[in-house]
Amino acid sequence: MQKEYIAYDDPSVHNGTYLLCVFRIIPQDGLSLEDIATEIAAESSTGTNLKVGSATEFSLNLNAKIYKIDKEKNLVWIAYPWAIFDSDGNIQNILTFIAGNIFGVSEVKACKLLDVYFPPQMLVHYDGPSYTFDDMRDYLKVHDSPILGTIIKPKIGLTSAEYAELCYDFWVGGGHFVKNDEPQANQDFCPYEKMVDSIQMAMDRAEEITGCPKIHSFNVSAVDFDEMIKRADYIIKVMKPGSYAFLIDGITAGWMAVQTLRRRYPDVFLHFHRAGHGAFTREENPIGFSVAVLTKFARLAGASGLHTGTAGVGKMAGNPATDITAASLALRTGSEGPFFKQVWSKVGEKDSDIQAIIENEEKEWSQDLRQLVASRKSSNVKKIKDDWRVVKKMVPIISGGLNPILLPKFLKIMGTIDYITTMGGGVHSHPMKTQAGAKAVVQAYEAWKQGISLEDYAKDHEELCVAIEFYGKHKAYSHKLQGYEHV
Ligand code: CAP
Ligand code: MG
Ligand code: MG
Ligand code: MG
Repeated sequence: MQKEYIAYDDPSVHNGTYLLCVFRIIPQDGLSLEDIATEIAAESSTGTNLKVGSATEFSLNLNAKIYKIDKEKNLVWIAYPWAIFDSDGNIQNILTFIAGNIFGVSEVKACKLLDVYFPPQMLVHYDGPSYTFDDMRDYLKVHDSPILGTIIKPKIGLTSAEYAELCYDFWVGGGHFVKNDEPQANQDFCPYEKMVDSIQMAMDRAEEITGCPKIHSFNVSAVDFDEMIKRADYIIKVMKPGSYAFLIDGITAGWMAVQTLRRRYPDVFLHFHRAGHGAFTREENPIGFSVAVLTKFARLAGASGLHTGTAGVGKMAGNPATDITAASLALRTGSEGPFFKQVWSKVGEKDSDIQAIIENEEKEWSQDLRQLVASRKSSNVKKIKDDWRVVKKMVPIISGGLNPILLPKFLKIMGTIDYITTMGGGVHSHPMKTQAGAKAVVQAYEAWKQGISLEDYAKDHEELCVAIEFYGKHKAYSHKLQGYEHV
């Protein structure tokens, strides 16, 4: 037992100089929770498995502090002096401490980082988002609906011409936003620069026909930073400002890639795809970190948008509570995590301006959604002017098995329209093809907005009618529609 890491009820952990964490820790059989908790605190801050004679008065002062423990629930609260973290806003360094070696300590049977709290004085050292969802809404001129998007499917295997044609079809069908799928990169059959050129031409044609701005999110994940930057710079050369986002596979490409993009391209929407997160976040995984933790670090790192899950409506594991909490942590100025209320303000919670912003958001979040939509009509949405006070919003990006007829149910569960929906299979499997799939999404939203059931609206909207027929019967979805009230 490394007692020097125990500091129960030490009030100093709340003085703003500590990052706070809650872990669920299960020791190997026969070992005590407290004993292993001190091993975890040591290994994730200054120590190792043995007390070293080389420790100094100063280094001991940087020890993590176990300030609370719940032996019933196997919960342990640990405070880290954030002075131990690398300077200049480095996220990967924090995770190397608090979500690093400790997952491998043999005396640990389970160790899950459930929540983190960043004090205001710490926030000022981290980037936070730059180009936000508000900027994207302004570019698209879409304020009174979610941004309706798709992922091009098949996941991989199309030529650049075939790929671009599907983008055109989706955009002409009324969709706003198309993304590369997470593994799309520079494959022989779809060379990167040719893909970009083809998408640019398809976007021009679609904007010409529809008169509406469109966006494409390009995956810039690559073998190294030089290649990533080369791809990003090519996109900038070819595409109009605002018409593109940079997608990064944040888990497999890593936090340095996320932060490199955020710092080199502050005027570009940074789209964090979380492929691989399930290995850490699934509720049944005893070792890893929660979706809430991933969401908080992605926002701190400066992602403009992060995938946060379909709240149990789509194909991925995850449940309403987890995914709605993640969406709230992404979007709002102050929101409850699983254990901590995080206020994304660089000044104290007591600051009256911040309180006013938080109250206004509370009101929005709890008011009737159609009223909210109506209030957005004149796009009189106030942007938070005092950016310097607030870590800007990060928008939830919703994908994973959604389709047009699940949209009303999803809207009801989420209680907000501030997200990007991306339906891949749910658009490109439409029996009348992609353009009809896009139309079905737009029609499903229109029906919901007017408070008309999908069936009634489908009476004179063929694409939606076919979608109800097809997805309603489709085995993958019928059970998802149970308890689905036609709102
Ligand atoms: C969805 C998707 C997304 C995952 C990501 C896919 O396609 O493009 O990458 O949903 O999950 O490849 O499966 P569909 P999450 O719309 O066809 O399901 O958003 O939960 O990170
Ligand atoms: Mg080591
Ligand atoms: Mg076509
Ligand atoms: Mg995908």
